Amino acid sequence: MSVWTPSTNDGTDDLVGYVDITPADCSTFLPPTVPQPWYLRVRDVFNEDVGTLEEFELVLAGPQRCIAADLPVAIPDVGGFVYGQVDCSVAANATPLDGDGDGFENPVELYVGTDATVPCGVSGWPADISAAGFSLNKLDVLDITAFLAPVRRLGSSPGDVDFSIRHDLVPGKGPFTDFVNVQDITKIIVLAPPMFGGQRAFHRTCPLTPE
Ligand SMILES: [Ca+2]
Ligand SMILES: [Ca+2]
Ligand SMILES: [Ca+2]
Ligand SMILES: [Ca+2]
Repeated sequence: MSVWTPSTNDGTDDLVGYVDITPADCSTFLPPTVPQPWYLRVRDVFNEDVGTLEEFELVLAGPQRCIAADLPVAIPDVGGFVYGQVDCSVAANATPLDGDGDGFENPVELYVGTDATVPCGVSGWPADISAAGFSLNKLDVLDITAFLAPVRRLGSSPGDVDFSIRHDLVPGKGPFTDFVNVQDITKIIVLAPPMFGGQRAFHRTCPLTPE
């Protein structure tokens, strides 16, 4: 299920999303503070399944993150609103953890849909987009061309039929027009993750064999 096009017919479990508020008027209210916190408001309006609000964070300039401290909270079935609150009193200036050392912070892995505890393979390593041929569990030119063919993901944004959140490795559009842009491709080329001791990952094979 996508936060951009939520559907009650969609059977997947997690709703993960990212909203760029930079161009919005509300950006003048950043950063959130204790007297003026920001809230994420969530409500379950469909009489089937229940869930929890797991995470809410605001990404500020540079490595700054403010993380909701009052989560997780259960979302009542067909009930009232529940809230996640961020006031930047918790984890301000914190760099989110890259728990598995693959060069992608946990919130980014949550966003693109990879496993934040597994550093290798297409489902564990965000950069490893292609598992075709010699690109299996390795970063090479096929992981780059996966942005162009068989479907051109480059130059797409949420709502476009060709948009794929899996290709949005640097979440959002940054200084560019579209969410999937040259930043996301560059990320693969310059990636130097902890699991390679800070060496470039391009042309290297991941140290673990994916299941
Ligand atoms: Ca990671
Ligand atoms: Ca991972
Ligand atoms: Ca690959
Ligand atoms: Ca991007």
